[in-house]
Amino acid sequence: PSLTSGQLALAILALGACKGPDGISINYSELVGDLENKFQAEIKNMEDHDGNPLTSYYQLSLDVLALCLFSGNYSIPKVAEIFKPGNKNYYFHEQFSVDTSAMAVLALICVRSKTREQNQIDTKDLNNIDNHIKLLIRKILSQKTKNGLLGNIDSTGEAMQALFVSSNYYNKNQWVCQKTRDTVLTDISQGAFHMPTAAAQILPALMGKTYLDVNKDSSCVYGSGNFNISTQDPISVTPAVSASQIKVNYSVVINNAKDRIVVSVADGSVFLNVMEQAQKENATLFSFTAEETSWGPYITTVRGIKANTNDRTYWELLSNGEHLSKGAGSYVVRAGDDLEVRWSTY
Ligand code: B12
Ligand SMILES: *[C@@H]1O[C@H](CO)[C@@H](O)[C@H](O)[C@H]1NC(C)=O
Ligand SMILES: *[C@@H]1O[C@H](CO)[C@@H](O)[C@H](O)[C@H]1NC(C)=O
Ligand SMILES: *[C@@H]1O[C@H](CO)[C@@H](O)[C@H](O)[C@H]1NC(C)=O
Ligand SMILES: *[C@@H]1O[C@H](CO)[C@@H](O)[C@H](O)[C@H]1NC(C)=O
Ligand SMILES: *[C@@H]1O[C@H](CO)[C@@H](O)[C@H](O)[C@H]1NC(C)=O
Repeated sequence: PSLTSGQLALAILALGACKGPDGISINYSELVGDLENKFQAEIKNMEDHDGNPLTSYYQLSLDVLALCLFSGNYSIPKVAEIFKPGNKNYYFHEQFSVDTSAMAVLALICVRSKTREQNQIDTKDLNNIDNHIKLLIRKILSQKTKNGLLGNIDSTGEAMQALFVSSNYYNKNQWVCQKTRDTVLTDISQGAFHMPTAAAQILPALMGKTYLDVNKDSSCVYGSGNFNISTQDPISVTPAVSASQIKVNYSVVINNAKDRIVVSVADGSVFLNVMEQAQKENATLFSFTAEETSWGPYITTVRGIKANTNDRTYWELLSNGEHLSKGAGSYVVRAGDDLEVRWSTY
């Protein structure tokens, strides 16, 4: 009961990936039934809260993907309706989320091919889903950077998977896979994927696999000799915390009110250490709580104000006015940084 819908979906996918002749054998029907209910609850929450799911479209996509692969029950017209590319849930602060759309493409491709095989889909839904895939892929490709990343480094693996399974929806010359792959390989040696979750999200694509493969009869082995993707040991990314201290600015911003403090932390500290130090110095202004998640500590409340998915609110992390692409546990601060947690809506 404590799992969110997407967490359960991921667990089912993971179990599926490990089944095989000598692997574990489990009865999926109860798990899949639970997932059906959690998916229904997401949709119910959208109906009751202005289109906002309990979690995110990333998780709804995982739900549909797992239900599709593991023969769960879901409504095809509903899927065709909610995954319209214009939906606000594909955006955070008006910024198109490549991760979210990549996961949606994987789900939609699965739904499309499975239900067509079984003649369960009517032409209208099929056409809608085709159009969604086409548009989402176009938007993902529009987020391609000069060095070949799709969105940023942490969305690239999932976007690659989406592009693998949707080659009928774009022209070959729109994406040079090798360029993307080479940038990712370079970043591996820079320690970009030291976090298990980050590694888990890039690895399938580097192996030429996608989440659509998980319930194929593979037996959890990396056979085939091509598992040589990393030729160099990654550098250590655990910040070398040294004895020397640096000073940074830290502020909590709520609407137009800004409370600022200058704190000293050890050189090599991460954002979270700054927040802890500020809290130590003035708990009234700088108290906060964090929750451990698959990406590390997620900031849930600051000064007692709690993020809420129904209102699309959260605590945004910024440095020198820029939205960070790393979390509080990973972002290493530098002397003179102007760090900010801002009460925001996405
Ligand atoms: C949805 C989402 C959000 C939502 C979360 C609330 C919601 N409505 O669910 C919002 C928009 C609020 C959000 C905020 C942030 N996010 Co975000 N988010 C995602 C996304 C698209 C899906 C997460 C998910 O549902 N996973 C599936 C479920 C089953 O796993 P889960 O572990 O239970 O999921 C929870 C955590 O992922 C957590 N979470 C979401 N984002 C982040 C970021 C960090 C650093 C942490 C520790 C936790 C966390 O929220 C999820 C629901 O509770 C991922 C994409 C991805 N590739 O994973 C990015 C992603 C995880 N986010 C990212 C970032 C950078 C952030 C922010 C730090 C941005 C900022 N500058 O403020 C903030 C977090 C600040 C804080 N308060 O600590 C990066 C992390 C990269 C990294 N190496 O650290 C990712 C990978 C996107 C990307 N490609 O850059 N995010
Ligand atoms: C799997 O579980 C369901 C419900 O829990 C049960 O009805 C079904 O008989 C089980 N199937 C097998 C093969 O054990
Ligand atoms: C499957 O879902 C549909 C709509 O979501 C519902 O009407 C139907 O009763 C469900 N079937 C089963 C076997 O649960
Ligand atoms: C993989 O790496 C190992 C050790 O570095 C090496 O001996 C082997 O030849 C490599 N295999 C391929 C296919 O490159
Ligand atoms: C925290 O800051 C507030 C507002 O500036 C101030 O009134 C209070 O005395 C400070 N508390 C401590 C412990 O410094
Ligand atoms: C903090 O910000 C103020 C105002 O922008 C600036 O004058 C000061 O140099 C900053 N201090 C540090 C340590 O970054």
